[in-house]
Amino acid sequence: MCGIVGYVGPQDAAPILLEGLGRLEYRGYDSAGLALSAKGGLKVRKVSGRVADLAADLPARFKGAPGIGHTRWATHGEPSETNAHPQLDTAGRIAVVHNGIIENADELRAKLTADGVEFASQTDTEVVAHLVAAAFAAGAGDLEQAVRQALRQVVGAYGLAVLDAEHPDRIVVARNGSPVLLGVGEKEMFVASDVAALIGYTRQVVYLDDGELATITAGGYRTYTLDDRSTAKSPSTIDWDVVGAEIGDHAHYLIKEIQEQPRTIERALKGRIDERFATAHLGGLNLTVREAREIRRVKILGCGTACYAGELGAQLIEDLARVPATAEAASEFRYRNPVVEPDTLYVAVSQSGETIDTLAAVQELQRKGGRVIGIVNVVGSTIARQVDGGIYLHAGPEMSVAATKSFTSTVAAFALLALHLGRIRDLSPEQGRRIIAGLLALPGQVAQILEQEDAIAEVARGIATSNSMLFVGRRRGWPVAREGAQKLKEISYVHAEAYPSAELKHGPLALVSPEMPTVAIVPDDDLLDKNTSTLSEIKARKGPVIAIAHRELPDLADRTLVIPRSEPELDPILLSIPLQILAYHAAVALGRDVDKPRNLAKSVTVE
Ligand code: HGA
Repeated sequence: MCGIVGYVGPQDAAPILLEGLGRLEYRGYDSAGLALSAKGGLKVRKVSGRVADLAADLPARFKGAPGIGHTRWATHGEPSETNAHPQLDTAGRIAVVHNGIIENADELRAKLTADGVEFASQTDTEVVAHLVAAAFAAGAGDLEQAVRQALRQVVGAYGLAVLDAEHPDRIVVARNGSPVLLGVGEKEMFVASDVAALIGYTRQVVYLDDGELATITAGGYRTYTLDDRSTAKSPSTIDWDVVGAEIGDHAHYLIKEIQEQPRTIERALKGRIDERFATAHLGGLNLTVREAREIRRVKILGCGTACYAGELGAQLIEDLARVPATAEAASEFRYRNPVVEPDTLYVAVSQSGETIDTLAAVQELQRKGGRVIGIVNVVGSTIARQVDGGIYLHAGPEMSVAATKSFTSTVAAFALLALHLGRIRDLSPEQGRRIIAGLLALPGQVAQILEQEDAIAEVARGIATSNSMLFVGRRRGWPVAREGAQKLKEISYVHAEAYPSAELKHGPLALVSPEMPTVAIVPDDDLLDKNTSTLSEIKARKGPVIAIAHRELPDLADRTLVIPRSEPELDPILLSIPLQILAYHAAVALGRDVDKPRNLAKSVTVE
């Protein structure tokens, strides 16, 4: 959600800011804006709409540096040009871009209004611009001091960047609960809320921590705290595959990312399989074998798709390691004063590593002494740095809002974790080898499913006209069904509900009719008979059925999408691929904005 980009250096800032904002578009936003330092003061341009609209709206002479830019996802005040960032003080001297929420904004607004300040917008962000101006009016000697004084009055979450017309050589940035990082170039410096904005400019980055500020000038950076204690930080190198973020010849990032899965699953497994001992090697866990053996329970936390991947992870851990495991929405867990046990391993799952609810759950766990590992895609992200150890997905940048490759890579990472925990307990070498062979076969099997895209697209066009759909599955098929329904509704806006198959007759069967199609997950496993009875119940009520199965089910399903067979524990990875393609083509058929579905954002960094 929201994006911040900043630039200080010899080049014109606007093209760099626009390119950076373009790379952050995938996060979801409703308006965009820029502010530049130029002779005669700040130049500001904002639009309610896309970055392309902002670019088209810039006058030819919109030149200068340093500059800051923003894509906003409104929390305080409607999406509009006035509420877009940068927000300015009354004199137009100070410009602020901000991600997050200022919790005491109303109180600060009342105080500033009583002092005669007139507000131009409804945003919480505007108070920061006025507070910085007020700090100067009260005698602050430089921008750093003014920003520190302003932020000492602020309660809430922020990643922000401040430009001052009177200090045209610098940008001051600050972080508290919303990510900000610095990009270090040759005689130039960058600021961003997400490394994706810096692709093509620099790979040297400095991550700010909560409570930290930085001043960047063309010559370098200085980091410090709110009480001006210096915090020496050296840059780290991003090892991102730049090509991973480019759309290439694909119509959408989503289909590109679906098609990348043979390679992304391979990367999740790479260097982590230990054939000799039929186990997984996960160096980043930071758990000794003895500590791993003492784990009595596993609790997995994530939001949305990450939570569904966690439900599959819990089943893998119970199946292979026989350790009780459950998954829960991090957004619920964090608010129920959770009981934290010393012999439980907590696993936080987040593609972006910035999901605020998951981060808050991690912090609550650590405060109570819990041991937390992360399964995260974005290297160096906040959750990745906060946890005690973890597994990186190495899936490359996921630009589409709807998660696909990060989902399958997360389940593959859980399979490795389950194998590791299993093999230090009672999982036999033979069983370990069976799982390894299954894992290594996955990339080729995913590629086989991708070859069926045209057939799946045809089914998708058939369901796109439905008002509502059911997704059903049993045991491992149940989280697959949940994820399938989630994918369909988030990108095509077709209403879909997922149920465990056996729950149908406890209520939702009343909905089944010729107008209500059901997608059924029917792997050829020990529950096949149970699943086929469910299909019979639906057929008896004339409900159309699309089955995802290992063989044709002619009398039970109107269409069967037949996929290759994996090991039963790993089947969910393959079963979920046709559901991704189905959702994608339904969304395309309906003319949806596939990569940026309405109301949603990629990394959910506000509550
Ligand atoms: N609260 C600010 C910024 C919103 C934000 O960070 N969204 O992700 C506003 O509403 O302008």
